[in-house]
Amino acid sequence: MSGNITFTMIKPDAVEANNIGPILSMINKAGFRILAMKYMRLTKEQAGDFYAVHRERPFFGELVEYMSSGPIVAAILSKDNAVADYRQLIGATDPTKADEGTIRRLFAKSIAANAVHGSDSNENAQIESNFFFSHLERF
Ligand code: IDP
Ligand code: MG
Repeated sequence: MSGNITFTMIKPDAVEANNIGPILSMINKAGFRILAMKYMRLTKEQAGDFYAVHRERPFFGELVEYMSSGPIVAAILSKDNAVADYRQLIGATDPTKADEGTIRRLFAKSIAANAVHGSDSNENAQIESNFFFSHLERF
């Protein structure tokens, strides 16, 4: 199954703006199935651990504050070519550069508050899925 899953979060800005439903609808319409899902709020420590790869970046502190500022939805998605197809569906990190019709173009507030996360490789899809879900929570 590796290669057919990706991990996503609906970030605090999109949850606050009441866009969980429209975003999940776009995900389903694009052919992704939801294998696991939870609604939760990250602690600063969890947000820092999840984004540890960005620890040296100038925006790391802002990112951790933001990602722990309110609830998120975490989910594992499955589809052929899930990682690449999902990155295409969400669009560029900076919503002003994201293609028309992408989730970030439609829903993101800014480059930091950009509505959704999507894994960038099959390896990270596995690592990120395991970070949020034990095998007992997955179907
Ligand atoms: P990605 O989410 O498109 O993979 P990354 O470069 O991995 O983008 O960055 C992780 C997250 O860090 C972004 O989704 C965004 O929330 C935040 N971020 C990235 N670049 C900036 C920036 O220049 N300023 C503030 N936040 C940023
Ligand atoms: Mg990334």
